[in-house]
Parts: sequence; C-alpha cells; structure tokens
Amino acid sequence: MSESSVLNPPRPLATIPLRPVSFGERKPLTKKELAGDHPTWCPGCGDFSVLALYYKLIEKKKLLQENIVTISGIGCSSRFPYFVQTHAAHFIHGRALPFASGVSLSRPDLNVFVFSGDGDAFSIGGNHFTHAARKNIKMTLVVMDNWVYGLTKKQTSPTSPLGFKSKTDIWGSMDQPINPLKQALAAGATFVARTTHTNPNHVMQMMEAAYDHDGFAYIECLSECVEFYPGAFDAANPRKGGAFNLVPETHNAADEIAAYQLADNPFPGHFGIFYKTSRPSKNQNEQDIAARARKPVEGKQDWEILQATFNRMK
Ligand SMILES: Cc1ncc(C[n+]2csc(CCOP(=O)(O)OP(=O)(O)O)c2C)c(N)n1
Ligand code: SF4
Ligand SMILES: [Mg+2]
Repeated sequence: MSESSVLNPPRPLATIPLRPVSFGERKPLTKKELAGDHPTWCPGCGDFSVLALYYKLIEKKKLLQENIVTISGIGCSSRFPYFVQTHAAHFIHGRALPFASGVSLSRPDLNVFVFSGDGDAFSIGGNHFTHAARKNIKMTLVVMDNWVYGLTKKQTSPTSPLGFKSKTDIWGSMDQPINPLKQALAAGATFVARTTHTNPNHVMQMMEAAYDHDGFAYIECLSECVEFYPGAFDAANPRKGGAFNLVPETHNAADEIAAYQLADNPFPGHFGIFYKTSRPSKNQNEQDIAARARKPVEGKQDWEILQATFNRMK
C-alpha cells in the first residue's frame, strides 16, 4: 500500500448498503409530505407532469426522505428541487451532473435524481453529460426537453429543430440539432429511455425502470414549453392528432446498434427503453478499490493508521 493511501484511508464504503429499504414502521411518503414550494411554472407547462410522477415514484418505491437527493442546474425545469421536500441542490447552470456525481460517489447509499433542461444538459453541460454517462455514475437523470431555453425567454437550444425562430435565430435556426438519445448511446450510457409528459403512465414506467437500473440512467422526457414553444410535440400526442408509438416489442434493448437505429427515426419516433446494459458502475468500482485498500489495515482505528503513517515519516 502506498504512503498516501495509508495517510488517507478510504472509508469502508462496501459496508454501506445500496438502496436502503428499511422503511420500518414509517408510512410511505405522499405528495402531501413531499410537496415543497408551490411550483412557479406557467399553467400547462409539461414540467408539472414530471414533478407529479416524481412524488409518485418516491411513494411507490417507499423511499425515505433523508435518502433522496434532488439536484438540478438552472432553467425552468431546474427549479424542480424547490418543489420537493428532500435533500436538494439548485446548482449552477450546466453543472448539475458533476455536483450529482460527487454526491453519488461519496454517498452511494443515497438515491440521486437529477432534473435538467435541454440547454442545461446539452449546451453548457454537454461535456458533463458525456462523462457522467461513460463513467456510469449511479443516478437517474431526467432531461425535460422543451426544445428551447424557457427560463431566459426563448433562445435556440441544442435540440431546437432547424428553422425554429427564436431571439437568437430570428430568421430560424440553421444549426443541426443534437439527438439526445444518440448522444447518450455514443457516450456510453447504460440505460437510455424516452417518454413524453402527455403520457403520465409511461413517464412513471420509465422513471421506475431508471430507478431500478444500477448505473447512469438517462430519460429524455419531452416537456412542452407552452409559453415559448407551444405545440412543439403535437405530432407525438394522439390527443392533438399525433402518434405515440411505443418501442416495438421486437426491439432488443441490449443491442446498441439497434438502439441507435431506433433513435435515428424522425420525430415523433418511439417511446420506451431504447437501451439497457449492465456494466459495473463507478460507484461499485470505487467501493471495490476502497475495500481492497482497507484490507491490510482491517481492525485498526483511523487514528492508529494515521499514527503509523506519522511514525514512518519520522
Ligand atoms: C453560466 C450561466 N450561463 C447562462 C445562464 C443563463 N441561463 C439560465 S437558464 C438558461 C437556459 C435554460 O434552458 P434549458 O436548460 O433548456 O431549461 P428550460 O428553462 O428550458 O427548462 C440560460 C442560458 C446562467 N444562468 N448561467
Ligand atoms: S416558460 Fe416554458 S418551460 Fe418555463 S415554466 Fe413557462 S411553459 Fe414551462
Ligand atoms: Mg429547455
């Protein structure tokens, strides 16, 4: 063992149970206990749907309030943490994922949920998306994609379609939008799903599946900005004459190439789990390293390990 690891022995993380389910005598939390500030979103904003289903997920999975961390960046969607009574952080624009990575890796016993917008996740935060995905850091990320910057009142976002007129593209966007699903797959995400705020049952299914996934779980959720991009997703809404097509039953979600092809379909495309694979999370890898490093000093108190190090340095 190197001197530095003796000096700074890792905590025995392997002894911390992942996903504590010791609900004991306590009743599952309901919306009443979970609701925080009154949401300040515009009436009809798609983000309400995601919030309602987050409450439901916490209730259904019997999660303990103190074991949940709700993290966001900046944006309308990122106002999310104010509206839930859990540990939470409304962090810097584009930096929700590095903050969440730190929480997840240092406290693998907590349930980390990140709520982000298309600008937050793919513009200023694009690099963090790539690295959180490839490192397979355990968390659930829901990007509430409205194809526009809502909070700052209608600028082009990385997912705005060609021709979209905004304050930054008054003649219409000329830049090829990114495809978040393909981006997630290429980055190495181990769970990639797509849903839409207009189908609450489906949002719930995807959130449950993401929560059950052991690794970085990404959900692309279409969430209409009724103020600055009304009607953006009508073509995916049967109530507006559109089509809500589930991922075909024949799709093999373990097949990355098939997932990529499915993600390449033009809007409205498909909804469901595009890709799911199993790869050790960074949380698991770090816990393994910590357990190995701890082995030679087993049974020793932290101060004894420190003292031994100081003695060697004399
Ligand atoms: C470092 C930094 N740059 C820019 C901004 C301004 N800003 C705040 S929110 C936002 C974009 C929000 O769009 P999105 O992430 O899509 O969220 P939405 O409001 O659409 O939900 C921008 C550019 C900021 N707050 N901080
Ligand atoms: S501006 Fe758009 S995204 Fe923001 S709260 Fe209003 S409808 Fe929702
Ligand atoms: Mg947006």
